[in-house]
Amino acid sequence: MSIEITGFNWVPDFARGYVRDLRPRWACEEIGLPYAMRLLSPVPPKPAAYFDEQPWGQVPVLHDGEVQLFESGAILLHLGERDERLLPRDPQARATAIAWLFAALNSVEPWLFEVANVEIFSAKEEWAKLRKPSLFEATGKRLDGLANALGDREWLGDAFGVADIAMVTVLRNADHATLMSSRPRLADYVARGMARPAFQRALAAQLADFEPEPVAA
Ligand SMILES: N[C@@H](CCC(=O)N[C@@H](CS)C(=O)NCC(=O)O)C(=O)O
Repeated sequence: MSIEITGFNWVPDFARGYVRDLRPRWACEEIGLPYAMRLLSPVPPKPAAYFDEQPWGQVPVLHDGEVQLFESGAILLHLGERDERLLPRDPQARATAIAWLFAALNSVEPWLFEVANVEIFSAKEEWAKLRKPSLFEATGKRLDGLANALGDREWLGDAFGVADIAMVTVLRNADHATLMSSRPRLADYVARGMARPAFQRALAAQLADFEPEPVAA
């Protein structure tokens, strides 16, 4: 069965290496599963038919033979079903991995998304300056809870898996912020994930797919 992942053929410099098709690319690289990319232009209008695959016209979408799905977390879970190196088969280990996958995307990512908004995208807005202190305090508590749960372990479960792909790609969105550098346990965890050869291959492949200038699909 052939795997196809959607991605973009161009994004602004700041987003290069951070587009969420990195997650399924990384998962495929971890298990040596060949995949093809279908590159879309982010420049509107996106092909109307693509909204049947992803309701907001976003990437990634995965096709695995007859199966098609969107949402990078769901895609990671789907790929995990294919290979226990991504998602363990032991019931408790599997439940723990799924819980951490959701935690990455539901309990951590929204906070870091707002941090990026306040620090970068809306940094000049008065409301962003007012929001920053309380946001950093609340996000710090989230990250402290994560760091405590991780403890001295290498990965979120007993072995590396889809939950780590989600969590590392979520946390590295905050690598500009002191929130991460002041938490060495998490910074080391992200560095460990990014040092994996499969991550490096996925990152290089995404970067190689970008055109220098925006181009229509
Ligand atoms: N929750 C979705 C988010 C997907 C998402 O935000 N994709 C971004 C790229 S990282 C995108 O396509 N942005 C373009 C847009 O929103 O039009 C997922 O994890 O798959």
